[in-house]
Amino acid sequence: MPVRPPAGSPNIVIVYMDDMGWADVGCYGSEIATPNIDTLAGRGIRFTHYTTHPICSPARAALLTGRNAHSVATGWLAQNNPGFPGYFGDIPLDAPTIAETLRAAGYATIAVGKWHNSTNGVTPNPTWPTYRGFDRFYGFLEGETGYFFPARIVYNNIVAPIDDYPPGYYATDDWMDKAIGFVTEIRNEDPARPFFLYVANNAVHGPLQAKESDLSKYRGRYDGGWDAVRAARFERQQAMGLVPAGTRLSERDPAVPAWDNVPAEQQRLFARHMETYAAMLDCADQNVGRLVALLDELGELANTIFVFSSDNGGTNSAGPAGVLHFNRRYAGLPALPVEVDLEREAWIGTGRGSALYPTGWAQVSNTPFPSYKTYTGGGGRRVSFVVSWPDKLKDPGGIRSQFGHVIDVMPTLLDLAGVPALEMSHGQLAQPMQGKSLGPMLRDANAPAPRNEQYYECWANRAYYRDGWVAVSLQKRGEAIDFDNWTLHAHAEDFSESMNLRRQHPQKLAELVAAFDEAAWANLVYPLDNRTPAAKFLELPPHLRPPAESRRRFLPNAQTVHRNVIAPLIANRNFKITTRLRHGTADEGVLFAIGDVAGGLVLYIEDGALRLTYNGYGRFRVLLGPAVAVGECRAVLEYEALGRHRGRGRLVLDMGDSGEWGDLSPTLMGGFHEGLDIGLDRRAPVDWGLRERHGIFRYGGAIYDVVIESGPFAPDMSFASG
Ligand SMILES: [Ca+2]
Repeated sequence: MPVRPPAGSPNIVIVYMDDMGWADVGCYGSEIATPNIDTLAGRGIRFTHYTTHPICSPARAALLTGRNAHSVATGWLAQNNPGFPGYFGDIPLDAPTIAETLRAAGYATIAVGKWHNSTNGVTPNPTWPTYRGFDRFYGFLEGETGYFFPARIVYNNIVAPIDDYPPGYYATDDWMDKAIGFVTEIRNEDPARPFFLYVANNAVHGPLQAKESDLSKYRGRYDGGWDAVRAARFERQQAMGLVPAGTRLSERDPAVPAWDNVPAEQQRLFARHMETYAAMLDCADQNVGRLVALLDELGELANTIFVFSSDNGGTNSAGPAGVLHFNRRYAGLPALPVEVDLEREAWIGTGRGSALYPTGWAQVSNTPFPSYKTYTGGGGRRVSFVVSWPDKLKDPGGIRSQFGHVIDVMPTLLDLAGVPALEMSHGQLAQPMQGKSLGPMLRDANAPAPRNEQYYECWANRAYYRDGWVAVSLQKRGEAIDFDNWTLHAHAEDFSESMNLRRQHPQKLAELVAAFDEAAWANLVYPLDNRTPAAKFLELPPHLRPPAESRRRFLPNAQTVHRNVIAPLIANRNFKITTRLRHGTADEGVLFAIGDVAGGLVLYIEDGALRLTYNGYGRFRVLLGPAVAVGECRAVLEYEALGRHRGRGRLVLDMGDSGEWGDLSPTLMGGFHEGLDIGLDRRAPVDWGLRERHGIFRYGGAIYDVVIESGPFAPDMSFASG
């Protein structure tokens, strides 16, 4: 007989947001309409001092294991392994996940949305959700993807065979459609089995893209600018009693211009970004409403423990002007001039852009705190946290100001549900959880926090919290780490962590710094890695670097080849891509496509001629090739990486008839979402115009294979000489 939990065991739901700041939902002071989340808070409890590891994969690893992220090898993004034990990227098998624990107790387990806890998203392996405790999974394994055209949806253990999405498709709705379907399926099979549902939204992470029906609600709503919106949020937070009397609003970030000093046309552009962000969150709230309606319909809302939170605070990574083509950053490229974004203003919020909002709005997201995602200041660490369980937690609308952290979530949920932690995990002795249950505080508003200290580290930024004091050290990217620039804050008089008491309390600071060091050694935090964004996202440890030369052959009639297979073959190096085909008189279509709207290239035959569209992360170039004769032929793209991100290419037919060399800069470095398609351009298009003319543009002739021959790296590539 399979294990069954005791009758009356509660369902458990976690709705997790991505890159959403403390102040972004209505019940934390926002003007964004989130009535369903607010209702959850109204029948539940809100935390004002809940903290997180301020970036995606680590926060999720901590949430799923009840352990500090570094101690489960996830101190950094799962797919950017810098080569150190605390940063490898896969949760070790001896750290049981909450899904494994609940499944062992007889729960049905479901995850939808963003995973971002596997180093290998290419082939099924023991780091994928269904191997880590989830019976059912529908979502994507990487860190981000588009909302209108997700790059690679995995359904349980296989890549979902999706060539194109129907009109009106939107990922946040799709995740909840599948969650609702899975829950319904479980109930239809078994009316009594409790379930654990992890809705891991990628909203409101970039690219900022929203449905017109949601966007229209917010048109013009942010024309007043970030200073006014931030002040209004702070006022509401005070009126709600969320921030104590006397709290100071942190100073405006010096990187953020006063709204009144922003030129009018840029004001309009910047407001569009925030309209999109608000619409995305509004949509996520509507989907919370749909889930609540299902639980209500099943009669199970009162006995469901419902958690709503975010992995980290709002992000400043787009800089003060925001960006329309964010993925340039993953390629180590500077943003395009704001003039380009102004010309393409209509792309903002659509599937054509890879937009991210300006720092001024990130500061609004994180009101009243300074700092952002990836930093260990208040704005990165502190996020909203709402728990509701109407049957058992009888403090509707309650507020808790005690300390809590993401590693406490799993022990809290196990405690509330009465499920014991696992002693064994995948045949090994299980590592114990490091978090402690917040259950006593949930049941009794005056109960003390179960833990009163916590270390934080992200991208060499550090912090240590102990008994109402927090020490924070923030770094400048790519510079030598400053080990002595700590600031010290006392929560009793400074909720927003905006007053530095370092001079007044040097002993306290020394105590916290020493405590950080001890915790860092105990949790595999060292060495600290403060390299630049380009290095963090692009440099690979030696054992993962692509070979100096290679030849890979790919066949058609299969799913898209993962970008992690393709990108190393073409990233900042010479390459030659040969397509062998048999062409008929009227045949046209895509021979192959790599990448998508964020960046990539597509080779196609249109009007009898060979053409290439090259999307250099928002810089578009077209190469014209020779006319294609009927019969068997080879179509070749030759590419040379010239250094400093520059490159050139030409199209050749059967190694004879060739087009002119043309500038194909910048070199593609990865950072796009889609891999290689043969014979069509699936889902997000490389060339928007081509999509409008021809859809996914399936080639009418026959393609035998596509061969990528990779040659020398650009002369300035860090490992160019071998
Ligand atoms: Ca995130």
